[in-house]
Amino acid sequence: MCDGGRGVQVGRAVRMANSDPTLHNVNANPKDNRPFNFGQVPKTPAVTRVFDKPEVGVPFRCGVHSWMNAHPGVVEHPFFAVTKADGTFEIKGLPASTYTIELWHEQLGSRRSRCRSGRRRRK
Ligand SMILES: [Cu+2]
Repeated sequence: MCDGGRGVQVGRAVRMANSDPTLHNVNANPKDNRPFNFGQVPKTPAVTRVFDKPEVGVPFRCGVHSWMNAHPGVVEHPFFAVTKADGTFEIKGLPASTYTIELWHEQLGSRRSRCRSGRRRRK
């Protein structure tokens, strides 16, 4: 299971594997995509699912271990990041332009802001 939240792209396969020596359960309850719920016995083949619509903060939880949860974002492009422990993040490969960036937090919700990507001009 993801470690808190990551990003995936619409239409790309998400691979979920159990590398622990114990049973887990993957229970995803998206609003705009198809939900799924299955057990994962150790040493069984990974399971893949595809999200076909964008949706940020998809709630995942493990029905065996209540502390295990994640909220990955499903987006239509490859430009996303998860903040580090110090709150910083980096999105590589973004062409220079002005963008709307959306920040999402599982308790605070989302906020949008305009930002500019690219090199700063020297004065
Ligand atoms: Cu678990």
